[in-house]
Amino acid sequence: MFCILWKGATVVSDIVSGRSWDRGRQGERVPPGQRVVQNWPVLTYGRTPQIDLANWRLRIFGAVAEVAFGWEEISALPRTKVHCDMHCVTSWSRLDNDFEGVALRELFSQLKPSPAAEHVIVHSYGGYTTNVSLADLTAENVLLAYGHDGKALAVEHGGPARLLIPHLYLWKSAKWVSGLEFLESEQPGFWEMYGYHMRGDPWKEQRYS
Ligand SMILES: Nc1nc2c(c(=O)[nH]1)N[C@H]1C(S)=C(S)[C@@H](COP(=O)(O)O)O[C@H]1N2
Ligand SMILES: [Mo]
Repeated sequence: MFCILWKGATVVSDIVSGRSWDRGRQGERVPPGQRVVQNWPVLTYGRTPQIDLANWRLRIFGAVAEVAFGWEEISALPRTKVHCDMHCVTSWSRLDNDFEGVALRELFSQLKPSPAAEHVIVHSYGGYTTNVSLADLTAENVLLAYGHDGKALAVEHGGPARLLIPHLYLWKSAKWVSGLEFLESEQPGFWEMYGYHMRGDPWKEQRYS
């Protein structure tokens, strides 16, 4: 993955540093078995939910002190921009995306999970789920994203807000996020129950279990 992250004017990390999470071991830009597309395909299982901002909630539940955030509360949190590539397991990669949103790290600094809760099931409006480890969710490039290329995130791409986990295959980046369920033992989400990989690192081609 190729990724620049900055907060305000401070560059936290950039491509010049050639950090291992930006690219493959040999400095490749595109993971094995992937091809670059110029458009942005829409991959949605089922219908596209329409959620108006007045009713939008992000519910935090499970092995954690329960809390819910409304849209105003999310909008009031510091904004982070992430420049990244994204890689879909069906083999397309889209380079140079500019996302904007709230860093999950920022959000998580307000949460009180059980010390044993190392796994999360991400829930979406419409019923989609995916499992992600707490370690992957709190990587510095992970966002609850509501903007893309300077505009509000389009509804077919997950607006009002989706997860963005650029270092994993894109099925982990749940669109229309509605909740984060903390778990003390790992459980598979929707595609993972059909045999997709529990982690999904594109550089290791972790497509299936
Ligand atoms: N809620 C929800 N999130 C989802 C999906 C979905 O079907 N429903 N599809 C996943 C898959 S398989 C991919 S590749 C990406 C696609 O995001 P895009 O449609 O914005 O390209 O969203 C992921 N997040
Ligand atoms: Mo996908």
